[in-house]
Amino acid sequence: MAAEPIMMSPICLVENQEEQLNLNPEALQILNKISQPVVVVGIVGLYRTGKSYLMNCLAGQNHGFPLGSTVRSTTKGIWMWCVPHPSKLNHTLVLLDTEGLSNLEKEDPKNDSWIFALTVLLSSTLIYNSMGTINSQALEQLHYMTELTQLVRAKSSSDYTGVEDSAKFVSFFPDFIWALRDFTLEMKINGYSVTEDEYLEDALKLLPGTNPKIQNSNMSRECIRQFFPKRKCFIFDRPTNDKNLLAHIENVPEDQLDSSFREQSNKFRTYVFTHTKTKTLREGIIVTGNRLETLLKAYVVAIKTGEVPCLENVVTALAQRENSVAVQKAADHYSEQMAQRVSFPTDTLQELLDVHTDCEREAIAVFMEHSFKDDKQEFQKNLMDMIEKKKKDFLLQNEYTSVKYSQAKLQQLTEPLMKSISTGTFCVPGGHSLYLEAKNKVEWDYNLVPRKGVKANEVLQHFLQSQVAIEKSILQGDKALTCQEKALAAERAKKEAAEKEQELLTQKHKEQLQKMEAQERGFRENIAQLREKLEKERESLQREQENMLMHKLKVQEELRNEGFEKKSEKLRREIQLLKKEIVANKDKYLLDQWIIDMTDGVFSKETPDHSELRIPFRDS
Ligand SMILES: Nc1nc2c(ncn2[C@@H]2O[C@H](COP(=O)(O)OP(=O)(O)OP(=O)(O)O)[C@@H](O)[C@H]2O)c(=O)[nH]1
Ligand SMILES: [Mg+2]
Repeated sequence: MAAEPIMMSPICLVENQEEQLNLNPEALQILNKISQPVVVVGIVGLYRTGKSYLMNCLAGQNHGFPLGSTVRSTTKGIWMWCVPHPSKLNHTLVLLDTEGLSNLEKEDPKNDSWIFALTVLLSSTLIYNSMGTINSQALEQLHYMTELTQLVRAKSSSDYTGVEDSAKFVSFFPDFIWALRDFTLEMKINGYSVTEDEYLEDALKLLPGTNPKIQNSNMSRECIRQFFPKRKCFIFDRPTNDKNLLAHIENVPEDQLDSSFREQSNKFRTYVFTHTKTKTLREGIIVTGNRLETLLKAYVVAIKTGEVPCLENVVTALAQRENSVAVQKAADHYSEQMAQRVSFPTDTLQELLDVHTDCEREAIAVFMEHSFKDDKQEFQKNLMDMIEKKKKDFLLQNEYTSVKYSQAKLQQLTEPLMKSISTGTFCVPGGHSLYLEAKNKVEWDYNLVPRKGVKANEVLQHFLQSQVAIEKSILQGDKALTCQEKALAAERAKKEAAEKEQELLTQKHKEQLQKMEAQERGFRENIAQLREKLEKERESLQREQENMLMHKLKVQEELRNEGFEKKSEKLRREIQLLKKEIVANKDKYLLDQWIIDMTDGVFSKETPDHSELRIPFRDS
């Protein structure tokens, strides 16, 4: 496997220049080369709040994402740093640093919303960074959160109802961490000490009142609660109280930082590394570096064309691309393994078919591993067709090499016989018996030649047929035999030829059956692996939906307890829709299984017709 690219320093991934978002091809190429699953940590928040510094802490470096020591904003667009994950083997940690939001110097703050939305969509953990406490102002500044539903859509527009989206978003959205910098207050609510997480949850409780400011901050609160079931809060003291050091913090060695900041950032780092999940899309689809590149490109193309990026469509497009690659990978695996394991010609057809069955099983497994969302099994069907065609080519190659080899051997063995015929050696009294002896020796010696392959008999039969007229003329010219003996010999020769013909037919029939059995085995293998994959997908989807349902019920309960009956009632509809969807998915799974069982059943009862050896994949 090619080594994953290592980045010595971060690089701009999404450029935000002249009101345009552009992707940096160099950064895309880096992502494209990463075949490992990625753990993506993105940070967003107000400008000049120490975001880049915190990201460098995560990378374990002082220098990396450039910091700014003046009030002018330093980071532009989205920057990326891919490093080996410090604790998850074979995973790449992708750190995303973003330009500060709400910078008044900006001419076009619209891109702020897109930078926020893109970071949400790409990350597995989103860090929201802010200074001081969680107050109304901090929450109001999180209005980007409330804009998310207008900026992105979970389902394609054809079946968009606007209601169930928040539930769908959850399966695409990251976990949420609120990082509170320069936090100086005591962690107390109503005189009681609380944990950071309790502090966050308390701050996210809706406030009563119709004041627009309260309403706005309540909207942010609601969005955070609905979109991010998994939330954490970390507080940080000022890294140092020395103003001069603070202005050039990137040059301050760790041991000169304030001890509580060091402790807090260590705790934060450990949590992020242990708890940030591999980036997944809904139904447990694991995102690798190159998948992340595809996703980002799709989102940015949609943004630039003025469309609302649709998460489901992006996943479908990703699946289409990846499934084609999976088919090719699986088909290549089949060809490579066949070529490696078979030495042509094989002794028997069964020998070749057995290797084919093994290679086909492996190829299906390769396909299953690399494909996803092949709902109508179109790609699996393509693979079956490709393997079938390749198998036919291998069968032909096997026959061809067998014919060539057998013919060459036979030619060697028949040389003395042919010479004797042409020099008239058998045109003497008793010549027929001499001829038979010579011909039988050829046959005997030919049968002793090993590994002539599947066409050995046919080649021999062809030769024997070419000898019929010669034998007849030798027989007629043999003066040592009486008429009756000649008739008997001719009869015997005819009978022997018919027997050989029959033998060949029986062999062909047997081979035909073997081919059909191999095809049926392949079919069953496809069914078995499909069944297993469906089961896994169903489990994953069910788990995801149940988690979503639990989350919605929890939010509903909390709203009710906080006295927001109307809002809680609104959630009821979403919950009902979700429940319906869970039932519908169970039904769809049962139907899929039923179709597979029915198809499988056909083969338990009767010998299949060669032409019907196809998985009757569902059309809808
Ligand atoms: N008070 C305080 N200052 C910090 C902290 N971390 C960094 N700084 C200072 O803030 C300056 C800017 O830090 P950055 O990490 O560049 O901030 P940023 O949020 O990435 O800034 P933009 O990318 O411009 O939005 C640094 O030079 C430090 O002087 C912190 O925890 N507290
Ligand atoms: Mg920055």
